[in-house]
Amino acid sequence: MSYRAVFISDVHLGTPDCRAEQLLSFLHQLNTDTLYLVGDIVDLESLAVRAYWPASHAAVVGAILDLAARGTKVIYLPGNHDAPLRGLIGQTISAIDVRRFAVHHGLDGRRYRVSHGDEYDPERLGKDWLVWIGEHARRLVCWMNRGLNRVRRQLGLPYLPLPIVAKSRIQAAIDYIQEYEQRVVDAAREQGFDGHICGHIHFGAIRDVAGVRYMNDGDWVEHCTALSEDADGQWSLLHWTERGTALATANTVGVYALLPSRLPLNSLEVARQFAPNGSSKAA
Ligand SMILES: [Mn+2]
Repeated sequence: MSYRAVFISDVHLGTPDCRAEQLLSFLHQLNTDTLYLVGDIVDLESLAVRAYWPASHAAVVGAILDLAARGTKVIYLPGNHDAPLRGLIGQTISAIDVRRFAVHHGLDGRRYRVSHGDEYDPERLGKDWLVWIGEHARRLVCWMNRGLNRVRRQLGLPYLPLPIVAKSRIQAAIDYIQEYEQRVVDAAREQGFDGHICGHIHFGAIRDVAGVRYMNDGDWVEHCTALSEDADGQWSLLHWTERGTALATANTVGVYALLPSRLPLNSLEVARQFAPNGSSKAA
């Protein structure tokens, strides 16, 4: 499948939590006019404490440089974990434009502001949540996820991303996510944008909040998600683990949210399945 634009963030290269193999498989099949790197791509904060740089992490950087060299427009908006690279804002390095913010004109006629999003998290609660969820729940949930989906596959049921379901059912996480989304949406409206595309809180979403579209591309630490705009202008939140699945879609008519604030377990049954070869079918 070829896209008009794809957004990824919160890759956290340089940490053991980064799902570099999944991201590599995603990047190797990716065909997009523009790739937005929406911050926290390299975790310089973590690298300053502990050196960790396996070959797969170098390969991710190589795959991105390769896309840029072969004509994909790559725009890099450093986040809080790669904030030192904000010193490069305004420059073009290896065909990659480094900026603080970007404006994306959607085929749906909307103007989207794009930024990492830590500016809407003044106390950096997102990081605390990442640590809390990451250390206490993620490994268990990821392990359960593999087992559950092996069984679901044998039963012919569609893929169910358990980590997302789990987080969407923890009330404190829901409250935090909703407050964050509200701050982002309020700022976008004040500045005259039709929507905002960000990352930072490691929770992908496509949502219309009081007429403003909030889109979060998620992360490659827990969820392996990317936000995409296809050639027809339809937005999808792609989930890429064992196989690609769209979790939410949006077009000019509205959002088909498969990630409401509290996710019913069966809501993902209607997720469209995206095979890595680009074919898609209704589940
Ligand atoms: Mn961040």
